[in-house]
Amino acid sequence: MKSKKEMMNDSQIITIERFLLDTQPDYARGELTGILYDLALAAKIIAAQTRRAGLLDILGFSDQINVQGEAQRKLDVYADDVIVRLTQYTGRLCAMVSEEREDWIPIPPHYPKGSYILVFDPLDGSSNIDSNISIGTIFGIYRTIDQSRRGCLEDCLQSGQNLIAAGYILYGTSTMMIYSAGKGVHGFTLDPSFGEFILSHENIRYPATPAYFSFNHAITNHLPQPVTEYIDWLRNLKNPILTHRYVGSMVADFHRNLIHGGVFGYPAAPTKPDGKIRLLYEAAPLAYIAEQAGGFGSDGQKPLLNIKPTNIHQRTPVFIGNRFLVEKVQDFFSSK
Ligand code: AFP
Repeated sequence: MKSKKEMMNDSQIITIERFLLDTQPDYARGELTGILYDLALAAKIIAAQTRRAGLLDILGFSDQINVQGEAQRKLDVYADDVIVRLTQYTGRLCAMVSEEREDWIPIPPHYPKGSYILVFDPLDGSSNIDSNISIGTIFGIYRTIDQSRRGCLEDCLQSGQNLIAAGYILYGTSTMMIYSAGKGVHGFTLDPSFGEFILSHENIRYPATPAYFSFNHAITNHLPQPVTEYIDWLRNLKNPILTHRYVGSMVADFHRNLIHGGVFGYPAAPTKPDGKIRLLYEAAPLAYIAEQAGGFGSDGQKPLLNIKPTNIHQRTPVFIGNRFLVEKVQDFFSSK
């Protein structure tokens, strides 16, 4: 009898639904698979709007300021709303955290509760929307700490080591959903003509020879000395020679470096003593993907996945990409 994998190889077109079902363990109840499929649906709905962003009157700032003190874009609010409304009633989740909301999000008492916590940044890179640059949704999924109660803040404040699954959706030249549930990293490309995510990148691994490093050089002169020395090391590397590319939309920078190899960094700086990237719903999920693809994520001194947040919106310095490139920044810190 053919294995599931062999049967999948027989098919020319594998939808995300089929891949999720075929790869879930035999003992699974389908709850996690359901959440991932809900997110794929949310991605299609959000993609439909991001594609039309230039045509709709939804560009520019809304009149709200989000909890990070940044002006919210209308598409952020829309994406946040789509994800919450698509997932809160399913009985699969017991709490959520969104970048756009100050507090963690309980599941309303009239809906059944599930075993999982969903953390997400509905639209990372949204300051790039009105210049038509790639943006993305980042998500992480944890299991509740105590099944017997409804979700609480403690459930949301888990370290990345406890992630059950994570991923991102990239709204770029194509819309892609990339996820890992602990067995490699898989990528699906949305065919807009029939509205399905099709398996396009199975078992993604960082290429052994990286091509890029991605930092915001506007702040380079004010960085901690180990980081300045590290960036000099990256610049002067001869084998391989790295090119600098920086979009300013972490999902896009991360994805390019995942496909072509490289390192993305957002260090601490005098104006941003904790860096800019949020630990719970940006850094940890991407570090999980990086590790599943053979790479690594660090805050410069320790693995991002080892940091237990004390605040849902906590920021962290980030270095993420090919393992040997990220380990090198830790060497610069530890030699000080
Ligand atoms: P926005 O969501 O406000 O656009 O911020 C995006 C982001 O957090 C991350 O995606 C980028 O890598 C980083 O900011 C870029 O920040 P700089 O503009 O300071 O380089």
